[in-house]
Amino acid sequence: MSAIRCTMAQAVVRIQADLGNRRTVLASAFDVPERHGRSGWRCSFIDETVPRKAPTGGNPMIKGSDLLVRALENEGVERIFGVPGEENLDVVESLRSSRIELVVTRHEQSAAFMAATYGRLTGKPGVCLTTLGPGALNLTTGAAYAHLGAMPMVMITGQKAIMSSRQARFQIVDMIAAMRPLTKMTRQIVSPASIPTIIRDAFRFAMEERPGPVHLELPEDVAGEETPDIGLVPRHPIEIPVANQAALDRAAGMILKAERPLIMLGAAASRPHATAGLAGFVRRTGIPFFTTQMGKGTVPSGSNLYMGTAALSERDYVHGAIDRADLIIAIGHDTVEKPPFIMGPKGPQVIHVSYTPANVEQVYFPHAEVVGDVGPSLELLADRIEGRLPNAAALLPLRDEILNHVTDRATEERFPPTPQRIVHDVRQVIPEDGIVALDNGMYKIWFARNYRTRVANTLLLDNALATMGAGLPSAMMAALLHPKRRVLAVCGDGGFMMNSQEMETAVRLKLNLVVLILEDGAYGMIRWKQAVDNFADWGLTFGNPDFVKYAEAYGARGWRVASTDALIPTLEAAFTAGGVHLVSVPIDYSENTRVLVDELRSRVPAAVSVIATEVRPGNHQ
Ligand SMILES: Cc1ncc(C[n+]2csc(CCOP(=O)(O)OP(=O)(O)O)c2C)c(N)n1
Ligand SMILES: [Mg+2]
Repeated sequence: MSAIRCTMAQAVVRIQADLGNRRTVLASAFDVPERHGRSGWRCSFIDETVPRKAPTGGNPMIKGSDLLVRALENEGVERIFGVPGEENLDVVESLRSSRIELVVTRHEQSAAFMAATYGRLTGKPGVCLTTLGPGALNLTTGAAYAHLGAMPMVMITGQKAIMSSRQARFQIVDMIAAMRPLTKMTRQIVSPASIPTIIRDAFRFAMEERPGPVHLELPEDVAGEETPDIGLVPRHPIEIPVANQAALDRAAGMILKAERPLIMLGAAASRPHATAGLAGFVRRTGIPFFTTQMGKGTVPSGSNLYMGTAALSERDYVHGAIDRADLIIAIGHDTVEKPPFIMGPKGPQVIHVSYTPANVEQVYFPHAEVVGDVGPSLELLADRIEGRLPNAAALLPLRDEILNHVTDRATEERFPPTPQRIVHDVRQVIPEDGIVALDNGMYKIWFARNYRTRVANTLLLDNALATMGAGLPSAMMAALLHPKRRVLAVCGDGGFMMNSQEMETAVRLKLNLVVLILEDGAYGMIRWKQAVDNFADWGLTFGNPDFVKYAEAYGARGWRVASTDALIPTLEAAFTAGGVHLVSVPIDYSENTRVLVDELRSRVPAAVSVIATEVRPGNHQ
């Protein structure tokens, strides 16, 4: 057997002429070249009729899986997360003698969350590996998490042999089709000779703006097949063009005319490479800023220009400034996030500054765009307006009132503690560069609103897929990357249990990690929405294990916080001791209604209807 290139017509003939049970798998091979956002049709398949030639000249033979692992090493991959199956055993064997570490997780979903978080924190694709069918399907939530969250990731899944199989359709799922809506590119590798180019292409494509996941399927016969060693494709840096002059001039003109300008920092502003130019733009212009949930941290919110975070879409205190602005410079806004504000016909002008053009939505339709590498483009924009903005600070007088409201009751003594108190106490024990990774639940709104970040990517939250279960794995990845920084996972008692089995992985990896579990014995956020929508309190509570014993069963240390004053010392003791700790604390969620409904309703009379919209199922999940 050997690999040949073919035209599309040849490919179709080939499929039609062939292959009974194997048709599904091969058909997906011909779907391969579909790359979302790129055109062009390329395909290759294995032609059994062409006999393999013995190596001629100097090219020694190399096995597909060895070539794959070498190509991954060439991309700088240090770790692969996953759960191998028998179809991956050649790859596992090739990894055994490589410098890449295989990190086995206890569920494929966590492997994908970890790989995606590696991509989020480094800008380079994280890699995960699973078997075919059942294992590969377990990656789909992680794929969607990376796709919506713009996190570069490469997923490699196995498949039965495509040329000859004695297992009929056993475990075969068309993963290329399943992954298509969840990835930037999904591709079956049908020839070992194509591995170097496919891997280079996959990494490049995953990293390019807008970053995201790529899926590659490696059938076991391709992994085990030998091919002449054709060498690897060298890497080169990805350069992003800077915005063009006309766009910069137009935006500068709008900013110079603005009477009440405001900057918004969105999700793409948190890309690891983006952070440098942004703080400079805020400083040089003196325009106050607010952030989306995923834009927190890029410009330190210790800055005296920070106006707050838009955790709700309307009528929160920060919207007091947003509603008065006549121009919003939206830097890196990605409409995967729950809207930080709602545009309407009479609202402010909006300039969209990002790597990619805006998606026009009912709630977001910018009037001008500055598209290009964000940091350098903003420098050029600042050059045009610095020192010429007498109105820059027009909205700044609103700042104190907004921030004072947000920190209200942050030091209240009552037990169980309020969400505000928990956010406050967590901030006390996490240094500036410490990382807090959230799962999804009611507390996410409180952390987004109240937790002040000073360094980029130090509050990892998912306001895109907003899936439960990612909090622990994302914190584990942060702890692996930054063993000397304090890392805290904050999870609800619902979300934690969705991937709690990874406590074993965390202990095995000897991580320094503290997991804070907020116990309300319920799917609290949904229960809250149920109450706000005047439904009966029904169906959303559950029992919990004894979390202290649960932690101990994994070889971790468990703590139960029994008084509000004990929270800070317990977290301190856990961080000081090192290793993996689980701290369980009850939470008083009566504040959800008191603040997020009643207080905001009284602030703006019309908020009654808006809050009702806010809490419609789906809005915060
Ligand atoms: C995988 C997944 N399933 C369901 C949901 C819907 N959902 C959002 S928050 C939530 C409740 C979370 O409960 P818990 O983790 O205990 O946090 P709490 O709100 O109680 O603090 C649910 C069910 C989701 N976002 N993701
Ligand atoms: Mg709960």
